[in-house]
Amino acid sequence: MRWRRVTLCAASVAGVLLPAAYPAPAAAATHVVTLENLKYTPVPPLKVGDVVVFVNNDLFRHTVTASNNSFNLDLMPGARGALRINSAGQATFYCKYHPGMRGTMVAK
Ligand SMILES: [Cu+2]
Repeated sequence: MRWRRVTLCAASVAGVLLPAAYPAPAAAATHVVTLENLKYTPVPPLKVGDVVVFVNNDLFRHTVTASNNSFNLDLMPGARGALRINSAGQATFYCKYHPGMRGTMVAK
């Protein structure tokens, strides 16, 4: 699975985010994953071209770090970061600060 970090538009509304610099193909979807209570909400099944937006709603700083280090989002409380899925595959990720926080993404 390959990734590209996406720059988010600060004016985006209500968690529906359209990255200004990288317009998505019409079929691509944006999925919001929340970091809350020291957990990631589940990542839904993904397709290549989709964008996953991670929103840190927790009181703690968290990261979304690939187990193979292919990506890393470092998110202060209230911050968000996004990845565009560039190829099919599976990735597991964790938080550098709270190793019990773990998640998985699968893209087809
Ligand atoms: Cu954490």
